[in-house]
Amino acid sequence: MRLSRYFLPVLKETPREAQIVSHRYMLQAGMIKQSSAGIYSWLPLGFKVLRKLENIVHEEQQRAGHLPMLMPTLQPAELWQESGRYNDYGREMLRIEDRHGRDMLYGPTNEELITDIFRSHITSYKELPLTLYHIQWKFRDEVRPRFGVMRGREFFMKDGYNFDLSKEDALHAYNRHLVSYLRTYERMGLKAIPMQADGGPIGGDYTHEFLVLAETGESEVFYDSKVLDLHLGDREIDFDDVAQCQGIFDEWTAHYARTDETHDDAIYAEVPEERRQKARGIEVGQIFYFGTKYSQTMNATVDDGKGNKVNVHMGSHGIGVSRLLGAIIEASHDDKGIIWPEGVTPFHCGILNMKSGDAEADAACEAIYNSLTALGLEPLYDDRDERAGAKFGTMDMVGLPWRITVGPRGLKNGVVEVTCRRTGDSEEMPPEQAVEKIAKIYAGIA
Ligand code: 5CA
Repeated sequence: MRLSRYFLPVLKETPREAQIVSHRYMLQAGMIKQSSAGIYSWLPLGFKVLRKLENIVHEEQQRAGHLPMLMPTLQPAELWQESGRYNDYGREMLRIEDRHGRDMLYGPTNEELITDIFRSHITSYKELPLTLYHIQWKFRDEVRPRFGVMRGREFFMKDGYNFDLSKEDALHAYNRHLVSYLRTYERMGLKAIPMQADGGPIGGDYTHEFLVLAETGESEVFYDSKVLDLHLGDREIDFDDVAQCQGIFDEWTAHYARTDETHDDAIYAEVPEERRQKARGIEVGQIFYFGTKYSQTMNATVDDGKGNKVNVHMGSHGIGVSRLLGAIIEASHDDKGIIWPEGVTPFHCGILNMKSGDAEADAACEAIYNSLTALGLEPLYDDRDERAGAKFGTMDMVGLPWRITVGPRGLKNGVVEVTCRRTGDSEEMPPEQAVEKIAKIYAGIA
């Protein structure tokens, strides 16, 4: 992409309404624009990152054997009356009446709709286990939408639902989700800690929230610092292997890690004092096992092969895809702007032409641009006729992890400069070598 042809409405002034850095930078970098409280348009740069996160979530869900689908945003009220949640959900639910006087709602989550799909088609244990998921817009009329996409009213969520014959099978689905979430967040360059949590309006006997530590997080959390040492890395995972998934679950939940809702001073006191940590965190996902809560009220049963009709065991599992943008920026930025992790960056590399209009500089930039593109990478080339200072400012704010700076002075010596956004370290090298270096960095990521 050439910046002269892109739509990147970078703001010069600091937006006053933004209280936290991710919200400020998303507005300043021209990623989002608020249309009403807690509702945003996703401008091209923001949309590009959102799509990248969505793709990672899809890949990791399907790797775990979960099936993608798409349910509507508008749901009929009857299903929620059946489960008993229509009244319980209160004012957070956006209720709509259609022209025929039918009560509808904009889905805040989909347990009812998916249970209705399940009971319409599945009658036998032979069709289990089954996990269906979708990534779709949700609406919750939050009392205090704030912090940009972090607590929106309209937000993008992956929600998945497992259906199993027994509690034991459903707990394997729970563990499988935990493992797939760990992989997902690691690919996004995030450390998200599973913490014992509270079921809230979804309900459930078992539930964990995934928290990214950040001072601006809305949750208060307590944990044993040992959890920070855990990495999944690129270990081979067989998602059908019950023992392996259980092992990873055990490994990640062996140490104390709880949100304030379930925090227990007595158990926490057993953690060695130097490892006790109290911090704030951003909830980027939550998994639930709630047994037959919905299958009972909505009568979702299967034949168990022994002549009995039994209620199916279920769980639901969510990832806050749009919130993740905010969480990544909170976890990865400096005072000049965003620093995207390589796995989610909107463009792989910036090309900064110090002197647009200079024939040699223009030609060198074009050549680098074409070579990177031919390798399947997406560069963002600042070809605008602007002062170099303004170009550096924009590039730093937008936060691409790597930048190639091209100027007449370097070209005289046959070199360009490759800069790492995170460390600020620069290295001079011939243009071909710069292209090679970027390609090597992204091998296996892009
Ligand atoms: N049905 C379950 C699992 S699919 C469910 O709705 N879980 S949830 O309420 O925990 O939501 C899942 C994730 O969506 C949360 O962990 C959070 O990351 C994200 N989320 C929830 N509310 C908002 C909001 N108002 N703005 C942005 N993201 C949100």
